[in-house]
Amino acid sequence: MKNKEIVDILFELAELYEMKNVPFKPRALERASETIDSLGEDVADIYKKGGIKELQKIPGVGLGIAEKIEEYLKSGHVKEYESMKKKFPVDIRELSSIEGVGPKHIALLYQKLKIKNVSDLEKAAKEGKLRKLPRMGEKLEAKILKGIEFKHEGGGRFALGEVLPLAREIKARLLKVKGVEAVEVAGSLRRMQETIGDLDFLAVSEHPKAVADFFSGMREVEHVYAHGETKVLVRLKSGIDADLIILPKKSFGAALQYFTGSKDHNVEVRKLAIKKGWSLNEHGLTKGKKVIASATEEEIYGKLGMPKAPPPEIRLNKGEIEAALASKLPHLIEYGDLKGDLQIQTSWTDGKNSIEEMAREAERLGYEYIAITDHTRSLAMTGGADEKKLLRQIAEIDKVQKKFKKVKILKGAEVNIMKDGSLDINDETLEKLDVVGAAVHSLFNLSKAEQTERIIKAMENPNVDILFHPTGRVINKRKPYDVDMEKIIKAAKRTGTILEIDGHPWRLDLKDEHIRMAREAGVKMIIDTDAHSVPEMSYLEYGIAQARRGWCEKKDIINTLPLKEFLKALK
Ligand code: DGT
Ligand code: CA
Ligand code: CA
Ligand code: ZN
Repeated sequence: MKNKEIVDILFELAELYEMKNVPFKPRALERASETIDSLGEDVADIYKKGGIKELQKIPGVGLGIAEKIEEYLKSGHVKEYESMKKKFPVDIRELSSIEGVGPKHIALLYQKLKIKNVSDLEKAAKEGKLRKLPRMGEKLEAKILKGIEFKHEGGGRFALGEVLPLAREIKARLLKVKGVEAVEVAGSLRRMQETIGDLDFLAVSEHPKAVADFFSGMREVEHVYAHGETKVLVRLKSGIDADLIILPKKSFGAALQYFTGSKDHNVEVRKLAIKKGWSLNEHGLTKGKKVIASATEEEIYGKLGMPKAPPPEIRLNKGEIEAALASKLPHLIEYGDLKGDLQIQTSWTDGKNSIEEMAREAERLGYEYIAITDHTRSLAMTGGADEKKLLRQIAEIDKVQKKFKKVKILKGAEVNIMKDGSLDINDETLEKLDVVGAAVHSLFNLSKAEQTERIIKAMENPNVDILFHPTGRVINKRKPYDVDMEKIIKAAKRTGTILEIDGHPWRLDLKDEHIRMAREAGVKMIIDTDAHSVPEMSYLEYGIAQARRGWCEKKDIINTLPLKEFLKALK
């Protein structure tokens, strides 16, 4: 599949145009790049079906971009990209992943200091060279250094959302290899952790050679570290490592249990086996030479006294084993349990699609409701709405609603919390909305006490139904702001404010441990996507995984409720 390569070229081209200050083009390219990134279909197949016309049916792909895709599919090159790239032979993706570094900086950094990648950047920043550049200064230099440090701490782990689609695609292809009876991706991916170190594929087959050869020959493979009879280790072009283990059906359960982990969970489970005089490894649960269980996970957990296996998402040795032994595992919220999405931006601000397009997608996904929550005034760079613009949007939603019978389009907003905890939209206007989320988008560096107080003040506003992305972190990029989560949870309980589980794969905010704290305190939560485009509405799955890792049941999450009851659960 060429999608990933096309995605990268369009993304870089967007940045290259941005460096040159060309208007409009960057946004269009970026939008097309994102859409193709989350496309379930191979772009080459689309092209084969109907050529350039068919390509233009992809949302965000106009004639100009379709021609570039065609050029790439036919020749493996995009001339315009290559000639622009010659002037800036730098690792744009890597540099722009650093908080504080935008396309204009990248151009300047290369022109003045020949900085090509993050390690060049780090060196120059440490030598105090950045502060001397025009429009940069000491403050930005410090911010960039902090950003680099934070990225190093992330240790090259990938966000779940970056690798899950690819892992699924590879799984589907492995399943088609002759003789393969089952495939699973184990490890942190099966546990749906926020970030993934490497991918662990398990395949059942009596003919391991065919599977091993297929795996190491996949087009995504950049390097083969090892190719044994039943085990293959590779690096994929996207930079992540992937292992494949091929095994017979009779030990699939044992291998799945073992390689799903987590390590801490496995250590405790193995202790249970040892207590019974048995042993447990990736081949089976055994007593001497006798196999007690090995074919399924359920049998293994069952023999060890757990009538139900703890769901993979909570296998962290944080109480799940004790709960399973006592038959007291929570019945976790299921992936299909949500009735609507509650944080959605549209082209009224920084979203890429219209209200109608987002509602169409909600209809396609079978939702009962969605909330349109565009940004407000003080987020000026997004075209944030003031009172007047919100009133116009309310009228527009009434109009668009007429085209939809099944989906209720709720009127909402993502209002900004100001320094003193007030909001940037007046109460009279907020009262006209169905659902209001409040969020911090500025002053991330306040002291813990000030930040907490400011947020709590906003939660006390009777019009604020939801606190959006409560800690503001961006995975591998921005640390959470310093906030006292215990106090926020108490305030949520006292004021009836709902806490958001933002499912955007770079946010995943609240974190699992805070979700669990909130749930134990009896605070209600919602799960939404923070979508800024149609394809991003698929992020709900990541939010649900996050809630499951926080031990949530259906009743903890209010957008599992039908519309009427949902509205009643708001302030
Ligand atoms: P990752 O790849 O860092 O995101 O995290 P995992 O959990 O996928 O870890 P990985 O790939 O190193 O190993 C996959 C699973 O294999 C892990 O979750 C548990 C199991 N495992 C690996 N090494 C050990 C070990 O030394 N002891 C035990 N009990 N299990 C292990
Ligand atoms: Ca792994
Ligand atoms: Ca591994
Ligand atoms: Zn936004």
